[in-house]
Amino acid sequence: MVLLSKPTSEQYTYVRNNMPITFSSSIPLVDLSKPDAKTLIVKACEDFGFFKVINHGIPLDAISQLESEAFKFFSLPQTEKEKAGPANPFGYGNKRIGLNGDIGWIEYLLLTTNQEHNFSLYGEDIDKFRGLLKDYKCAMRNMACEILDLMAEGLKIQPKNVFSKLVMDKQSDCLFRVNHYPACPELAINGENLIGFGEHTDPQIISILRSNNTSGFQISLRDGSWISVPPDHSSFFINVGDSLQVMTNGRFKSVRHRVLANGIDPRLSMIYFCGPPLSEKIAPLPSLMKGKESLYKEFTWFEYKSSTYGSRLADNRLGNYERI
Ligand code: GA4
Repeated sequence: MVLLSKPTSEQYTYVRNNMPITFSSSIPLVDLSKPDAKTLIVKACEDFGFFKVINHGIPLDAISQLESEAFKFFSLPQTEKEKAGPANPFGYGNKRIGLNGDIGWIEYLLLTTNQEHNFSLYGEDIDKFRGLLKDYKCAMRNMACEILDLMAEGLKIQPKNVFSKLVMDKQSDCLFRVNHYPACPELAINGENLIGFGEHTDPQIISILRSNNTSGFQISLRDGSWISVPPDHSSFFINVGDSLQVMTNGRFKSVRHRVLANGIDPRLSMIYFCGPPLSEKIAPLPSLMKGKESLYKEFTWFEYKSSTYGSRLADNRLGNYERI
């Protein structure tokens, strides 16, 4: 299955990896069925801006069905897939990420969640794929709501739905992305890794990520070092986004993350990005300030989102909104 042109060093970004990739055992784990979930979520958001969720109640079967439909889509001839593109910003995208020259070893579908996509996907299976997507997006929204309520409880702030109401709002600006990183056998050269999706933080409140059992996902720790997250197809991973960093006045940090392409196996991930309504003002919550100065200038989600589209992937987008 040749999906992307052969990598050449001019086109793609490589990272030197003189040491073999080792998986970190320190990724925070939150069991949603346990009473300590809220406390662990707050600690994980403070220390990592990232955690893994188990006992989430979403049947593996529903996830696997969507995953196999997605694999089917990505195995179509290039001309067929391109009928769903280009991603500007929504639809099928190949190599190009965003509008400003970022490139990765990736192809993807980027979709909004509040409108049906009328681009032609593929033949008779389209209805099945659409139906599975709809159910999955609904399940992600409910999980986001549960996690955000636990977060507010853990932070001891009222009302409990202070975060989740932004995602449950009919006008919420959530996105869904399916990323396919084809295996790239040429990679086993020179101890280098090809970047599948370059380092960045997510602009939204939180993102919920799920992938097949192929490695590649890495997060950056506070000291700037990178750790590899062991893949687990039955769990979900939560990223703190820039908007939540601002709402908590920097108590939670949005997590820098990236994906390295794999030499042997294709990776398929699905990410639900929880964005607030476009008109929503994003600012530190007064209940979390406790006499402290706000670290950020207030902005609307529309303003922030517009500025992200003018940025490169690795940019520190919140930098423009810091007060100091
Ligand atoms: C990163 C998080 C989400 O994937 C995304 C990305 C968006 C895009 O692919 O269109 C951006 C990127 C993301 C931030 C900076 C800009 C916009 C690509 C890019 C270079 C959908 C999002 O919301 O922001």
